Amino acid sequence: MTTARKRPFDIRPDTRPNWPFQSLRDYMSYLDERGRMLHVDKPSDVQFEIGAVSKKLMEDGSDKACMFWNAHSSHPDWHVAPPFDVVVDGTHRHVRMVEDAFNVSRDELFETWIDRLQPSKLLDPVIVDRSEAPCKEVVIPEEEVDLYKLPIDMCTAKMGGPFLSKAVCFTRHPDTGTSNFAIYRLHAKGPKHTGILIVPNQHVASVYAKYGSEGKNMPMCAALGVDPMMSVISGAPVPTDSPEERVWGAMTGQPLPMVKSELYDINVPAYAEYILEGEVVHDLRDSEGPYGEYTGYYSGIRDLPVFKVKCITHRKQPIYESVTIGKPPSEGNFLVEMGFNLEMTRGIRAYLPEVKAVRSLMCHGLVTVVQIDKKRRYKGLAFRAGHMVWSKKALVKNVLVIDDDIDIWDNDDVWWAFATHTQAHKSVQIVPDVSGCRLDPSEPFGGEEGVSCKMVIDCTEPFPPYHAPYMRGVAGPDEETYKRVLENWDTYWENGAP
Ligand SMILES: Cc1cc2nc3c(=O)[nH]c(=O)nc-3n(C[C@H](O)[C@H](O)[C@H](O)COP(=O)(O)O)c2cc1C
Ligand SMILES: [Mn+2]
Repeated sequence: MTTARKRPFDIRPDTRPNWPFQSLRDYMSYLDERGRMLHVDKPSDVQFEIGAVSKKLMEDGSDKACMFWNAHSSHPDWHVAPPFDVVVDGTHRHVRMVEDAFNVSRDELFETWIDRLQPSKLLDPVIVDRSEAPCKEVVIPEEEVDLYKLPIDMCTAKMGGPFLSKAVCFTRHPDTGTSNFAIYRLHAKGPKHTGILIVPNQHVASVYAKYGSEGKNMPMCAALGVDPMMSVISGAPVPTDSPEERVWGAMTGQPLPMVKSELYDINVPAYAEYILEGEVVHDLRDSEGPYGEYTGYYSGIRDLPVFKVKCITHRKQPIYESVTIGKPPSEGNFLVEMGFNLEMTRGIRAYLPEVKAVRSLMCHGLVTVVQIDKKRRYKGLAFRAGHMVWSKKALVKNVLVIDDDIDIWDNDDVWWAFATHTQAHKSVQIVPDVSGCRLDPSEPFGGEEGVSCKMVIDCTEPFPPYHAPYMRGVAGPDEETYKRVLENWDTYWENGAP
């Protein structure tokens, strides 16, 4: 066990401690100024301990990120030491952090995403000189690459080893030249290689397949430690005709500063903390997993492609950004779900303008809530919207449809609608034997891709005629009085707050 050492540097913004954040440090400075950065100085083990602290903060509903200034590893292979012993996690554990990334309130997130994602607003990145790119401060050549030095954590007990859980992976399609970035977990398996889970319907799969068909490895650069908008976009299924780097420009109103990687025709975010450059080998597989999945259960061990790391660049005092995952609530789940919510709402809205918002309530859509405009509803709309959502994404299983006078962010409100608006024989529709996600432990065995049963529950207010008790209306405080009480809230308490 090492003893706590003095903090080797201060958190300072690269550009500004305000929106639009251009780097992780810009955002951390913003959080720090608002008392939302926690600092742990005592030695913290990347084997389980950091994940356990993170879990507790998630369960407490914290909206703070947490810096571990003195990480070490009790894993026999890992020899984490300065300057690689600084870890942050929790930069996306709460919806407030997504509000920060977009600079709008949660009620405006969906409209903002749709509005800013118009083709005319997409912005090309700006390529900066390497002398202006903090991610290039230190260059580690292939001979010296040693992933065992990085503070890669294990956040769940039976994981197959440390995973780079928040690697933003940059690739370029060899034919179209289109760039892509997304978060893929990387199972650190040796000093110079990791596993990678390439799911067939993700964009990276078509790039990897194209290289593979020519007998070539796929160049890939993984950025660790990025600004909060990049993280949200990395988990959102944006279409290939809106490359993520241009979406970043649309969402922040400024071009993303990028720099050419050392080895490949791939640009990487200039302000990242670390960049891992390498190749996903076309004809090599290695065991990957188990991994503590978003369902809250472990995946098994599978033979998956291998990412060989050929070069690492990083800042002089790099911050390793981690995200923990496993049984909800988890930050990893929240981040993927946020991307799902925003992009799913945009996609469904294009066909059904009456849909106001879609939100995963649990496990990447195993329970999903769809909110529709109460003024525009008509018979059968709720079921149509609900079925459309699960048919768009295999992970979506149980769908609850609510009106827009129910707060989609408030689980109690959703349950209230479920409790008071449904009669099972009329409000539930079930569709068996549809393609599922395979990781859902309730799915029956058999089939590589999984088979699932979908359920839509119409929790919207029934159409009239209403019977007498219902017509007496929603029971709550007198509206005028409630408003007045809130306006004078501090006058009720001796110290201005309860
Ligand atoms: C923490 C985290 C880990 C993820 N791991 C993976 C992964 O290993 N494989 C995968 O296909 N998607 C993973 N995702 C989801 C993808 O990032 C997401 O679906 C993204 O939209 C895919 O983009 P693409 O279509 O450009 O490939 C992960 C997301 C997060 C937030
Ligand atoms: Mn993509």
